[in-house]
Amino acid sequence: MLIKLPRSSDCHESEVTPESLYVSRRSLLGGSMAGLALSALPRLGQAAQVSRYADVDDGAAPAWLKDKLEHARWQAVTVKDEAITPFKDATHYNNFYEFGPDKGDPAANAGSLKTAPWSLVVDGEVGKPGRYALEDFVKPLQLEERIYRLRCVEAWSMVIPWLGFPLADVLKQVEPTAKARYVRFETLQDPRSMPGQRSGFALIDWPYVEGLRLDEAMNPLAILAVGMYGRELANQNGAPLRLVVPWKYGFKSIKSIVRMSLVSEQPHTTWQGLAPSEYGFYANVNPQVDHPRWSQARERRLPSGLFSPNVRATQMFNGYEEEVASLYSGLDLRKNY
Ligand SMILES: Nc1nc2c(c(=O)[nH]1)N[C@H]1C(S)=C(S)[C@@H](COP(=O)(O)O)O[C@H]1N2
Ligand SMILES: [Mo]
Repeated sequence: MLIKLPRSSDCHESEVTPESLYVSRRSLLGGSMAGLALSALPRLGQAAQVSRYADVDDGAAPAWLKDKLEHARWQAVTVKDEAITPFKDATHYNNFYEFGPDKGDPAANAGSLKTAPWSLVVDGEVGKPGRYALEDFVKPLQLEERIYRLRCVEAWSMVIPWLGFPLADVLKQVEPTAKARYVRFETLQDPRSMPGQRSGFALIDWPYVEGLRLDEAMNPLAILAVGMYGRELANQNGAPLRLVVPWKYGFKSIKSIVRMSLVSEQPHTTWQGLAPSEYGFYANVNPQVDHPRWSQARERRLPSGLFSPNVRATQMFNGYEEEVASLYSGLDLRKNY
């Protein structure tokens, strides 16, 4: 995203599949948060299957995830009247520079990522630091489906049904101390399985790092995802554990997390470090603040093709203004982009 402008050839892979998966209006039962529904829908009478989505490969979820799927809260949060992006697009049009700079590279190369066993280091300003096995770490947490818009800073977007845990619940579990003001996340560093880390594309100083202010991290919309489309995450989408912060540009949603640190100073994040005049720490989706090299007023919603570009207006905070605007009262969003 540093070096590539959107090109028309980026559109070719979209077959403009007629999408039958629309988010249920029934799930929007009142609720004080407009556009969100925090109601748990029943599981539509399906037995112990993994994927609930048509044409989606069930994958091979580990036992702990299968168990979580049995008791998940489906459609805990949904998007109103917008089609879910086909699984094919969500898994074949990716940014994951550890596996290469092109949109198809992650799908082609991420098979080499070994996602089990996986451990997460929790350190810094916490009462319960440690190295946790992923399945132990998530054991006390309730799996929820969150259907969110994902808006990349490159001006394309998708709607993805994630499966994950509220980040607030994760944080409470590790007991941040009074000194904790930010959360810093780190992606796996493993040049043997990640060709982007050993190639000449060395612009990035690995590992990939992202961060949130603690109050942003505690917002109910922020989740740590372990699945998508009713199944486990595809490797190219950041298996086995990735952040999803739907009101921010996609680069904040760091993939394949191995370390979470509670810190007192604002973390130095990857894209901000590479091009501070183009990518900020906040990276809130904002149609009024353009990227220096392109407008952020509109976005190309996948699937998108030459004959149906599927362009729409970008919404403030990606449509989550009501839920998150109060986090930024008094902050100049032009300066703090
Ligand atoms: N570790 C890591 N995380 C990452 C990236 C990356 O290159 N490396 N790319 C980011 C960007 S720019 C976007 S838009 C999203 C894309 O997520 P998706 O491929 O699951 O749609 O992942 C983000 N997380
Ligand atoms: Mo992105």
